[in-house]
Amino acid sequence: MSGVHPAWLGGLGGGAGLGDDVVLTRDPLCGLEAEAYTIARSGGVTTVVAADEAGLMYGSFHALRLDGELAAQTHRPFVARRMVQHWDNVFVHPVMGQVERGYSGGSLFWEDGALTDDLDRVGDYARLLASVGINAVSLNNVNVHAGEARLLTDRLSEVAALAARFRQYHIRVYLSVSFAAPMVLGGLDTADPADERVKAWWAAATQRVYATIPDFGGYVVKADSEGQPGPFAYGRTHADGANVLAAALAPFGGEVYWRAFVYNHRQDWRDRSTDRARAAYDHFTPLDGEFAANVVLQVKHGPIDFQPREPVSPVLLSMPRTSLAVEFQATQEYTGQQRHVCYLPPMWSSVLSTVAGAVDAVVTVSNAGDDRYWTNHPLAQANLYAAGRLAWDPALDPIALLDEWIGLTFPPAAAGVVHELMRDSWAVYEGYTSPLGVGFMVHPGDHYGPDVDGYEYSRWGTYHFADRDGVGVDRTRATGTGFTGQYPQPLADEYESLDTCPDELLLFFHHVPYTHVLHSGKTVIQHIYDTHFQGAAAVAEMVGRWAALPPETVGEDLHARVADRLREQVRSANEWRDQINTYFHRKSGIPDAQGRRIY
Ligand code: GCW
Repeated sequence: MSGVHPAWLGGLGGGAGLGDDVVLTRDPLCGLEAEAYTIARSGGVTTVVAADEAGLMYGSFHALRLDGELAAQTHRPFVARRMVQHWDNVFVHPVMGQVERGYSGGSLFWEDGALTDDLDRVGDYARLLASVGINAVSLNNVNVHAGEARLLTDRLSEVAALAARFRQYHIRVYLSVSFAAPMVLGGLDTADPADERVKAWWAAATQRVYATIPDFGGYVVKADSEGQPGPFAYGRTHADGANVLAAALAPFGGEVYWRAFVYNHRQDWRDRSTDRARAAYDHFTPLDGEFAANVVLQVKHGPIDFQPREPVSPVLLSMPRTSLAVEFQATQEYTGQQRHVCYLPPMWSSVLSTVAGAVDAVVTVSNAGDDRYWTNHPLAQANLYAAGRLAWDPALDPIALLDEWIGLTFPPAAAGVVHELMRDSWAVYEGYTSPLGVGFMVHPGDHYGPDVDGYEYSRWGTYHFADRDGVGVDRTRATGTGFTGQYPQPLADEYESLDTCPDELLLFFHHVPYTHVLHSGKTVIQHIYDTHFQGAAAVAEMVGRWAALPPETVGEDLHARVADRLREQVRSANEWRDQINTYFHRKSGIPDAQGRRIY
C-alpha cells in the first residue's frame, strides 16, 4: 500500500489498530475477485493481499480480529450485495417518531429536519458497518412521507454529503423513494408506469442523482403496501412498476430493491378465506422472469412480519428467474424493542441455511440510532454485528459470531456472563411471548408487550383463532387456507401433516385442540404454561447474573444501562407470562399440571 492512504486505513485506529506488523498488498493481478482477500499470519506478521481496495479493507478488518498464527486463507463474500436499510425520517413523525420502529433514539443522519452536523459520527457508523462486511446502506424510511420524498430532488445535496462519508468505507448509498414521486415531486397528474411522461420523469430525476452522486446505489421501494402508492392504482403489475425505475437506473449501474411486502391491510376478520401469509407469493410468483435484470425483489424472511418465529417465506424458494434479497429486521420491533435481550442470528442463520442458494442479496433493517451505545441496549449491537458477518458468510456459526463480538467488545472477565445472557436469549424471548409460532399477541400499534386479542378482530390479517377448544391458524391444503401448498416439497407435506410439522411452528400451520400432544410429549396447553413460566424465570436469572458482574469490569455506565434494561425485561416477561397463561387458562378451563399461580 505504499503511498496510498485511504480513509478507512486511518479509521482502523491508525498505528494502534493496524500496526507495522500488518503488510497490505494490493495486486490487481493476484486473481482474486472484487472484495475478496487472502490473509495469513506467521511469525507475528499479518499479510493481506487483494485485487482491489475494498478487499484490502475487509482483510484489514479481519486482521484486527485475528489472534494468533493463521495459515493463508482466502475470504470472499457470499453475496455481492450486503445492505443495511434505515427507516429514518428527516422530520419527527407524529406517530412513528423520527425512526420508524427505531428504539435507539433519533436518526444518525438528520436532526431537527436538517442534515446532521455530526458527519463524523456517520463516518464512525460507516466504519462499523464496513468492519462487518456491509457495502450498501439505504438512508430513509420505506414509508416515504412528503418531506422525505424530496431527498431525491432538491435535498439531494444532503444525500451526497452522507454518501461521501460512506464512500470512504466502500459503502454505496441508496434512497427509499415514493412510487408517486412523479406526482408528488414532478407535478404530473399520474404515476402510471406506462405513461411516457412518467418514464421521462424517472429518467431525468435519476440522471440528476448520478450527476451529483456518481456511485449512487439505487432505489428501495415499498409500493401498494400499508397505504404506500403503487402500480395497482393504474392496473399495472409490480413488474411494470419496478421496471420503469430499473430502466432509469440501468445506464448508471443502479438497482431497484422492490419489496414483496404487499398484502391487504384492510381485511375483514370475519373472512376466513383471506390469509395474509399467502399474499406475497400470490402477488409475485406469477411475475417470475418479468423483472428487469437490475431489480432485486426484497422478501421478508417469513411470510407475515418479523415475528419471533415464522417459517421461511415460500417466495424465497419459488422465483428462480428473479434476483432475490432476504430481509431481516435487526430493529427489534416484535422481539423486545431493544429493552429485552434477544440475540437473533440463530434465527437468521436457520433461514439462510434454507435460502442461501436462492438469494442474491441480504438486507437487514438497522437497529442503530444516535444513542451513545448505537443500539440503546448495548447487547443489541451483537445483532447488527452478526447481520453483517452472516451476509458475508451465511455458513458462520451464530454462536461463534456472538463470541467473536463479545471478544472484540468486552474484557475477558465479562465474556462468560455476556455469553450466558445472550446465547439462548431468542429462545427465552419466544418462551415467554408467542407460543408455537402463533405470533401477533402484541399490543396494537406500538407492538410492545402482551395483548392476546389486540389484533384478533382487526383489519391487519393477523389472527390466532383461540376459542374454548383450541388455537392456531389452519393453513393446510386439506381444510385450511392452502398456504402449505406454496412450499416446494418436501416442505409442503412436512408443514401439512400434524405428524411432521415441527412443534415450534404448529400453531402457524394448524388449528389444534389444547389437548393435542406435541412431539415433545406435552399437550399444547401444558407447553404454553411451561414455556411461559420457564421463560420468565430465565429472565429473572439473567438479572442475577448481570448483578453479580462487578460494574467496573464493563464500565459503570454500561453496567447500569444493561441493568436498567434487564429490570424492564423482567417486568415485561412477568406480564407476558401472566397474561398469556391467564388467557389460555380461562379459554380452556384446563389447569396447570404443576399447579402454579395463574390468575
Ligand atoms: O412490521 C411492519 C411495521 C411497519 C413497517 C412495515 C414494513 C416501515 O410495523 O412500521 O413500515 O412493517 O416493513 O414496511
